[in-house]
Amino acid sequence: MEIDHMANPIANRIRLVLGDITTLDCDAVVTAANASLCGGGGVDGAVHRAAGPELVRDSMALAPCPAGEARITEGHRLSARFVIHAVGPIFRDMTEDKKTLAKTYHSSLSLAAQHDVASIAFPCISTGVYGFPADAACEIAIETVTEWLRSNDMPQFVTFCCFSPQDQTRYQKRLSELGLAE
Ligand code: AR6
Repeated sequence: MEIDHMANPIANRIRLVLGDITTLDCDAVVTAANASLCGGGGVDGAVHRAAGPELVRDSMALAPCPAGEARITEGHRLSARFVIHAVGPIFRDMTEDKKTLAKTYHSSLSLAAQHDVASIAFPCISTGVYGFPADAACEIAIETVTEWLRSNDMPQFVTFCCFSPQDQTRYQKRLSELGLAE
């Protein structure tokens, strides 16, 4: 399907990439953190390794961060100016955890807007160690981001950074269904 970008400005503001979020050149990268903001495995481990030891010092000073909330620090050795430490739900109950996951994306976008972040990249929050089913998480991520973009000018650009080809396919399919990707 051919996308008419003039008629669909939201599509112009969304990107989908496959790869390591720490290598992306954007104003802020989001990491999928835990409530203590003390670093960990998965994407959080990669972000902390790439940013250097100053990151954990800064993030732990802003802890605790309950699920659904986010905190912002400098990016240190990353090319991104900021890291947004977003805490998703540990999956237990679909109805409750869907709301918390949406809140996590919303908190991150709101924090980004407050800091004049023009471009932000999200990993697939909660879908690794925290066990959130990937299809539902993808729907929530895309729905929350598109709703935000419809009513806010900042951030201007949002990148969904998938780490597996399966996630990339999932996001591509959902974005296409919504007329937001080719
Ligand atoms: N770039 C982009 N995405 C990545 C990368 C990367 N370098 N590495 C992994 N992913 P997870 P969670 C993807 O487990 O489920 C940590 O220990 C990964 O494939 O990182 O929210 C924290 O400190 C998956 O799709 O985050 C917390 O304790 C996604 O990132 C806990 O894990 C999220 O997987 C948070 O668990």
